[in-house]
Amino acid sequence: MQGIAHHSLRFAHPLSCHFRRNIMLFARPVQSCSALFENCIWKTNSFITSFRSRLCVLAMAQDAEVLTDKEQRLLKNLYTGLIEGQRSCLAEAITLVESTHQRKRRMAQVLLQMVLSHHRKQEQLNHGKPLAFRVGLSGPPGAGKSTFIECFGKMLTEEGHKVAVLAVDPSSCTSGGSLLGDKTRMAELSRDMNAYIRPSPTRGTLGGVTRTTNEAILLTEGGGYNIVLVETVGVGQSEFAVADMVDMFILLLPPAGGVSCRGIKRGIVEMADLVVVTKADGDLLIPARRIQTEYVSALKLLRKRSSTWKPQVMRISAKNGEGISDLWGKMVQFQSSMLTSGELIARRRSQQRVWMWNLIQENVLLHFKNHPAVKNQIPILEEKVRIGMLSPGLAADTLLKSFSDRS
Ligand SMILES: Nc1nc2c(ncn2[C@@H]2O[C@H](COP(=O)(O)OP(=O)(O)O)[C@@H](O)[C@H]2O)c(=O)[nH]1
Ligand SMILES: [Mg+2]
Repeated sequence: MQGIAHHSLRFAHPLSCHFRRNIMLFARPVQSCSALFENCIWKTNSFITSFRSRLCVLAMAQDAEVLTDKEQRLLKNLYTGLIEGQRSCLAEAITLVESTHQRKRRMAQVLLQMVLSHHRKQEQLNHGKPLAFRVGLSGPPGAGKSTFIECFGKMLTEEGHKVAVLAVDPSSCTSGGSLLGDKTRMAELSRDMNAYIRPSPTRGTLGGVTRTTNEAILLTEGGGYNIVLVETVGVGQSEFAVADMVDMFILLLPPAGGVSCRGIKRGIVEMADLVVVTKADGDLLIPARRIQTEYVSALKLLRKRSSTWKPQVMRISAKNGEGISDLWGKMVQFQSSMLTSGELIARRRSQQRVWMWNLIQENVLLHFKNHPAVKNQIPILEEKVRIGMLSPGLAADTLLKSFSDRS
């Protein structure tokens, strides 16, 4: 608060000065009215532009200023280590963005800002092309996602790529998740020096987990990982959240084996740039072919997400490695066609906007729920709505009115 008051004081002076000068101009009788008006508008607009950019620079500097010397030193070391590709620094940086501690959150934001400007410079050197390929992998539990990532990740690192794997598992917020299983399933990849595997934090809401995943993607890219795989289970809204963070979204479906494909939400199939039927080996080969045919027909009826790319259905087996390199070929084809058409950059830009609004939504809601004007009323009204004594609309209006009256 103190910082803000200080800056507004500093800005109050030039602003009032400028308006005073413009008012003086109006008072002079020699100039024509319209010339005077244009002059005034031009000066005010250019003032606002410079004011905005000064404010941005100040806001960034202000963020860094509030950090203690020790914190700034720590951030500098973390940033340098991260950019140099030290895994321990990447791990520490992700822990920092996952922290809910306010001071650490602030440090995390400064670090992210540093990584972002490093990114921008690197991308300029790369003729504006993104440095990394972000791929989302979703599918029901047991579809074979982790087994596929182990096999696929190893193939990529052997080809010289640096692969980061981030897992988003909101079910782990309540149940502890399947991390243990995943660790044993990705045993070889987790020992690979060119791969980095990071499970999602086991605490927090989906909103929190997706925020930190978005930030973790930036950090892994800052650490030099050029392929980022984001794995998510097809539960709740997590797959939609992941589809909004990546360049390419792949849906993995098991041929049978106890997991029903009928349960796959239509909406998520529409988000898929590629559908992959897994476990196409042994006894499962025939059902895998059948599912592939079913989805080929189903995709024809669905709304297209891209104007240039037609989603396709492929078959793979992580057990015997079949179809994995063909799949990679298809992914590369997707990336280059989306880059050429400009859709990939457009997708990233609109994702940035979605990300900002998600953050605002999350924070506004938190602010609302904790506001003294409504905090105590919420459980009482919630209960009244639950037992049918009060309509949800009226309860919401009451809470919103108390909030806006006291804000
Ligand atoms: N036959 C066969 N089984 C597989 C294949 N990929 C995974 N599985 C098995 O499917 C089960 C679930 O795999 P997992 O990778 O943990 O699925 P996730 O929950 O989607 O990550 C495990 O028992 C795997 O051994 C495959 O290509 N062929
Ligand atoms: Mg898994």
